[in-house]
Amino acid sequence: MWFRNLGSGTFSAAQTIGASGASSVVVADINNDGRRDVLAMASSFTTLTPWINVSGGFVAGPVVSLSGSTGTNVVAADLNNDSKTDFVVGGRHYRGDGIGGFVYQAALPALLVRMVLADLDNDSSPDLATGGGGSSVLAVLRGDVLATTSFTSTSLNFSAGAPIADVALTQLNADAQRDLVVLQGNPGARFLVALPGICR
Ligand SMILES: [Ca+2]
Ligand SMILES: [Ca+2]
Ligand SMILES: [Ca+2]
Repeated sequence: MWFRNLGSGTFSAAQTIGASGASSVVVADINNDGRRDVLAMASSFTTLTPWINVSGGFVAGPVVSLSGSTGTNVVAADLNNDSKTDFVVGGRHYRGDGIGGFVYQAALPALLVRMVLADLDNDSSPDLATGGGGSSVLAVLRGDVLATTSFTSTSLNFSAGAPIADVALTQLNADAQRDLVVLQGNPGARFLVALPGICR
């Protein structure tokens, strides 16, 4: 579903994107037509459907099998600098063909349950910060457009001191560096920790 912002603090009634439910969605222009499309992972976490934004609605592109994935959120960006949007879910990297299709590219060398994808070290390549699965380690895979996986094989690890439940990207101060906020702890006793500019 999507809701049009009416500009007065209110939103339109729900408008349907796809008929099926989803466990995670990400918005990106996957066919380079200037319209933002939606990648929706199924509730079962086993498939992903690209929903192409066409005039007046959305149409489904080829469904992508996520067999072997361990993750619960999808992140998308152009990872190999070919101007075509790619996506990562659960330790698996899928490369976009620029017309709405995706093919499996490579497995990534880190536990990837909850992720954010953003350029954290200012070299113009998107980096992947990830945690979850009961681990207290936040791993950062630096982007490398020349690598098969699109990331360096060695991750930078930061111990959060307690199991990580989620990670989010934010801007905490005025230094123009992208910062992270980590939700950690056990159910019923979770707390947020700020990691300002950890990859500078
Ligand atoms: Ca599009
Ligand atoms: Ca690409
Ligand atoms: Ca980077």
